[in-house]
Amino acid sequence: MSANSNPLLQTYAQRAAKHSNPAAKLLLETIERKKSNLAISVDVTKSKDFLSIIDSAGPFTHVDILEDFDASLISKLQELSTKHDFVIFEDRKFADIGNTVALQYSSGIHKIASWSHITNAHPVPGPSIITGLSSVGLPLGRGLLLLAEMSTKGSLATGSYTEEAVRMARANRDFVIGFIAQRRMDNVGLVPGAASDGDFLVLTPGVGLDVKGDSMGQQYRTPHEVIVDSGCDVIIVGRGIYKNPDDIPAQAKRYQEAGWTAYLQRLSSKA
Ligand code: BMP
Repeated sequence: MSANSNPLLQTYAQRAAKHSNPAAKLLLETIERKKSNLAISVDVTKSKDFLSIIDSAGPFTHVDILEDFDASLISKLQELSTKHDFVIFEDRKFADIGNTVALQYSSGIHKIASWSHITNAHPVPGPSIITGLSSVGLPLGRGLLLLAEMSTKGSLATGSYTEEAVRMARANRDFVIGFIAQRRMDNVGLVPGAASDGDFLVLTPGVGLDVKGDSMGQQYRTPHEVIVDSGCDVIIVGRGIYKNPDDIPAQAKRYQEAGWTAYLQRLSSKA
């Protein structure tokens, strides 16, 4: 890979200019404009808490765990997305056959495709899951991330499973904009020395500055380990930011600064 095609050596803005998928472009441009590669994961069960966290921080959503979801929540989320200039990523983790995921994505009470710029899917059903989701999302300018790896202890998404996920993504670059993973994926599955072709985004959960995990298998690494050592693009942080309701803006700022500092360090150390 030549220096000027290696995503690790480019700014988010340079990468945005080369992406043709509108959701990938929007995400990279927003990261550059806000100097923030932080995605906040808002896993709460009440709409009031959901909106209040987002108003003080900015989101990555799990609408299916809200007990009091209704359609008005989405217009409020969209208003906040304009007010705070953030991209919406519904972490839906689709995992069914193409026909079913197309319906889950477009319909039901959540109608995710109509408001979420980005969503994600498990590669476990094979390429048909992309066919189903892209039939709905591509005409709307949406983007898909495949879960190529997971942050949890004992995850089965390793080895040839991860390689197949990357192959599926390469064959569907118009809609698959990258991965949920723990490291850079551009070279996965290529023979050693082969030129990598393109720029997949890597959004990485399992990020924490204060603890190494939880009691249910979650594992945390620092923003420096994720962005500098592993070459990922976005840190996804949940409880590290919202677990203390009085401290959300300060923790969001702390993680945003840690993520951005790590990115600047990566750019300068590889120059
Ligand atoms: P927390 O930082 O509170 O552990 O939250 C992490 C978030 O990232 C959760 O919303 C979880 O669903 C998501 N996530 C994860 O933790 N690991 C993965 O491999 C994939 C995820 O989407």
